[in-house]
Amino acid sequence: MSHSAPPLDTPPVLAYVGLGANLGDAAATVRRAAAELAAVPGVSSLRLSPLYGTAPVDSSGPDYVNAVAGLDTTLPPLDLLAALQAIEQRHGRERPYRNAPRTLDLDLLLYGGRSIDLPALMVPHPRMHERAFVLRPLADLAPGLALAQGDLPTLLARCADQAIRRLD
Ligand code: PH2
Ligand code: MG
Ligand code: MG
Repeated sequence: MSHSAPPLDTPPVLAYVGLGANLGDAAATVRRAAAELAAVPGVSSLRLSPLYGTAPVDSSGPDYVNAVAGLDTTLPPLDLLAALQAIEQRHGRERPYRNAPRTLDLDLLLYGGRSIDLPALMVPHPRMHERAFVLRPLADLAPGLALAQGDLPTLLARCADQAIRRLD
């Protein structure tokens, strides 16, 4: 029996990341974070959705600025998560309590078609299907995408009560 060597190149995976901020110059922070994410080794072809102003959902403080980035990555999911957390830290992210207002939140929403259920990481993001601030910008990047709970137009129609407006 022959043993084959492990592949030198893993094919890139299409991942989606949610960006959110509601403290400081939130729009500038979201744009800068997207540029920093695009520059992470192992991340390529980042596409940033339009930015949206959104009312806090289960959270407090000023309106959020939200967007979604689609990217190709050769990083394993936990390495991509670590890169997201490093960018959050550079933007002064503090975690005083759950869903506290934040200078920057980067959530790994989807990692290819994979389901990940670890204490540190759940993918698909367990609440993304009920949040207009994720679904609306995700639909800009991937209008034909469907989640386990339904296609994006159907899911968006269910959160019509969540205030969201396009900023750019
Ligand atoms: N993030 C949360 C909780 N609530 N609301 C809005 N509008 N935008 C967010 O990014 C957001 C939220 C937890 O991460
Ligand atoms: Mg979040
Ligand atoms: Mg988060």
